[in-house]
Amino acid sequence: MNRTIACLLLIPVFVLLPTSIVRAGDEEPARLGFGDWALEDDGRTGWLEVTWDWPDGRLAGFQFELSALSITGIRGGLAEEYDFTLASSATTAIGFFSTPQGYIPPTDGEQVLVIVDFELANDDDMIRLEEVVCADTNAQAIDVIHDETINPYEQPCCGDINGDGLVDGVDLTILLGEWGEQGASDLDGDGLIDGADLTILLGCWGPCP
Ligand SMILES: [Ca+2]
Ligand SMILES: [Ca+2]
Repeated sequence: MNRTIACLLLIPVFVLLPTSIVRAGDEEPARLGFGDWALEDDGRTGWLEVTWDWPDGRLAGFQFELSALSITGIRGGLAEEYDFTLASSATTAIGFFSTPQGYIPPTDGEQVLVIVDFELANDDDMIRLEEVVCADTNAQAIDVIHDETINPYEQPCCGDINGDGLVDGVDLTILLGEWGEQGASDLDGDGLIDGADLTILLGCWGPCP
């Protein structure tokens, strides 16, 4: 099928499908969650990673909303790596394949799907994923679990990769093990684990505040 036509066919499917469909069979449900995130010094703008984990199939498109914030852009992650076409409004992020090889293959653990740039909209509200619709390469809806939240008014510990309240050699070992790749050690959210992330980790060394 002409790929432009394929894309155009996929978009209305997203609009028409209900937000939660359980597929028959023994497939693992897909999971959409949050990875690293950060607020800028202004306390209003920031970025967050939306993560994807689906070991059983190919992702051809996604659409979701985020509560408590306005989306100012989406970029990076698997979506950019696999040449998805990305678009967003203040409330909705959408990505879909734009080349014949553009699907995201089965995952081996949680990976960054896309990075969302945002501005907080509602004081004191938690950030959560809403109205999630994902489709596979047959334009079939994917059953997606998405139950994580972020409290944007509690800043995470900046270099604590394993979440134990300390920035120490354990975190350093994790970072070095992911060097040059994507992963939890991408502390600045630019899609690559490199010297910039090492600098952040070393700057946060010690107990979390
Ligand atoms: Ca740690
Ligand atoms: Ca980085």
